[in-house]
Amino acid sequence: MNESDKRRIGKFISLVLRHDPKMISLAMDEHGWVEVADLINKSAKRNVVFSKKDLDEIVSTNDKKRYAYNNDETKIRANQGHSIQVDLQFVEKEPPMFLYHGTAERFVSEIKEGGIQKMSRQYVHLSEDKDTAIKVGSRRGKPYIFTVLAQQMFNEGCVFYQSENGVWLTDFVASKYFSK
Ligand code: HQG
Repeated sequence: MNESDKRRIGKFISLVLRHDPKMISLAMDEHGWVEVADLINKSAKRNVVFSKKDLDEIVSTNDKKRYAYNNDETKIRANQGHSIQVDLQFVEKEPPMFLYHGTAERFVSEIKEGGIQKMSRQYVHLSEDKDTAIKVGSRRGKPYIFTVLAQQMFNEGCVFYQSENGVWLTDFVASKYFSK
């Protein structure tokens, strides 16, 4: 598996595990897990061919730790980023003082008005460091970073979770929680 195969396979796996398992008739449980063997077989039918060893490499070297195995490695799921309804059983956690959300400049005025919404995903995604937020924002154009008063939100009753790969998640960030 070369780097370009790895990227292509990774993208495909993200798509089926986060957004559209039905596309390849993959059975997913309520917590987002699918059988590894089923994923390998059904992907191959779509000409996305990889072995368990390839998958091991994708899981362990993925830059954002997007995927995780269960204990005996018979099942796999995405750690976050889903648009389909799954219960990832995140545990509530107290956030640090500040968290960051990277977006594109063209969305800024709308976000200042309406707050940060989860849009098509299950949660709003926030990061602990500015660099990650800049990367996230740059996906969509010239980046703009919102500094979120996360601890104040938490103190006022907003719930936060942290995914396996360190992404902070919450339902909504009202504009009163943007640091000036
Ligand atoms: C924006 C990737 C207008 C929001 C990334 C974002 C991240 C609004 C876009 C993860 C808005 C939604 C998540 C409002 C929010 N008006 N625009 N009121 N509220 N938006 O992709 O945070 O590579 O669903 O700012 O790296 O960009 O997939 O969220 O620009 O970690 O693992 O609406 O996805 O990770 O976009 O990205 P997304 P996101 P992966």
